[in-house]
Amino acid sequence: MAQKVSIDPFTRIEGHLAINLEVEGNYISDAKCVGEMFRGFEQIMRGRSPLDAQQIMQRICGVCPVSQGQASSLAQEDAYGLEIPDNGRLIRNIMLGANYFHNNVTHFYHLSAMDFIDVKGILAYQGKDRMLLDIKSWVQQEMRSKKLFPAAPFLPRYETRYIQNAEVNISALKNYFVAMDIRALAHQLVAIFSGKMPHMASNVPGGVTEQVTTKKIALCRTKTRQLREFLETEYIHDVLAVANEFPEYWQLGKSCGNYLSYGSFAQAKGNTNKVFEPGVLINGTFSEVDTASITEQVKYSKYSSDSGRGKTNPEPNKSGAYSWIKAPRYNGEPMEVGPLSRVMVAYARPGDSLLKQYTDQFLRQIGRTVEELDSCLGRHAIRIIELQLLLDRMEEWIEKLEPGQPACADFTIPASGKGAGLTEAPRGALGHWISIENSKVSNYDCIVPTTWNCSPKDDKEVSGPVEQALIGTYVQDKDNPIEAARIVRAFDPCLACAVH
Ligand code: NFE
Repeated sequence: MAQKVSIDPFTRIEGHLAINLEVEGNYISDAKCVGEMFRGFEQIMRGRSPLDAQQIMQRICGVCPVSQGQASSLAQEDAYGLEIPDNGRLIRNIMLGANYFHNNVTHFYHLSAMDFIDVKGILAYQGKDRMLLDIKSWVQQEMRSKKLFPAAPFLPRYETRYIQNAEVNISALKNYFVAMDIRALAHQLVAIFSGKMPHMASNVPGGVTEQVTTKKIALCRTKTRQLREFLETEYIHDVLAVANEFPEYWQLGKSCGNYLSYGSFAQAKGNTNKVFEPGVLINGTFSEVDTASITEQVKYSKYSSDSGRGKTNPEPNKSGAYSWIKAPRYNGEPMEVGPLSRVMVAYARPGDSLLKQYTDQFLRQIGRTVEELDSCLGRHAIRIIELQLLLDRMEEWIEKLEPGQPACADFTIPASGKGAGLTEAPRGALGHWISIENSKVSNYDCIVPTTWNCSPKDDKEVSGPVEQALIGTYVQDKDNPIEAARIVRAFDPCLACAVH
């Protein structure tokens, strides 16, 4: 008989998630992703000036405001028929790249690493290694000054196997603190052209309202170099050290095997020649993205049965519904979005791609295969591959900025129109759709990455991608299913976004 196990609240993610499991003979036989709140950003937009959208929509999330803001600007540019100047495109790419850095560092060190680091073991270290002892006392001092111990996120802990190697534990925990400063640094890089983060005041349809100056270019260079140093000397090392200690997680967390990417980081006019390329991969067959194939199903979502794509009517007490997240489907299929999808699309797309080259090189270095990336560790590893690629591009984009040239195009808002803004947020495919009537927003629709990944079952009873990644997993201790926690966190769920 199945035992019900609930991880509620599911901590160290963005927003409010519960994971409800059924476990039979130590295997997860069913899983439910429960989005526990409703927000209503789409409703807020109705009747407002379209120009409010790129500002208000950034507030869907404090982690991916750059993506939300840019998706909104892209949707309006589509509706207004706007082409943005090269400076505007380059600045957007630099801001988005810096935000990926902020996001991925947050995800690994502050949201995931505590699943692996043995905090108690570090504090109990009595060995003679001078360097380890120094770092241990530095960590203790940081914990005291930040009042982080013995409270969350360090305690309570699952009683399970953590990293055994004292050196690896201490390095990762030291970088837990260093990463806080690195996040600030990544935000500062965005802020050179955005105004204070996490709100990009300069983000508008047509580009960016800030001017390019030689001083700003120099600042971008310095901060990008500092980010690179952390990536190359610490972050890659810590991820690989975790992978080394938990090789079984290359096999855990296999999901639905369907992948969607809208692409992002345009390198040419018309929002084209994207570094992360768009594409759809269903049962191994590649096709170009056609957003008309997307539906939002609500059988198990707390919305009226006539809700769906672009229509959202809350029904909190709907019988049988278990989540505030809708179930987006592409041609009726659940789709994983995010770093793994971008890589799988890069491999499936005809022609070569930078992301494929960087991934090939990384996999050769660590002796792993592309197939193994569909796993808990794969999702962590790809995030560092993406940052290697993006930092290289960002350094090029910074050198292409032209002082004195415009970063924004002029426009007038049409009385009516429709537009779509498609991009890749750090967590995956992000779409905003705007409809304008009488120069006001008549409808606004967002389908965001975590809505895809954490979706509940759909109208045909098919589970969402995170649910599928959990089903079939062996858990050593049914009452403390750390395996499930590690698998879910590897997706980097953001429930604030998912329920928007
Ligand atoms: Ni709230 Fe977001 C990203 C978007 S996830 S973090 O990345 O869009 O649904």
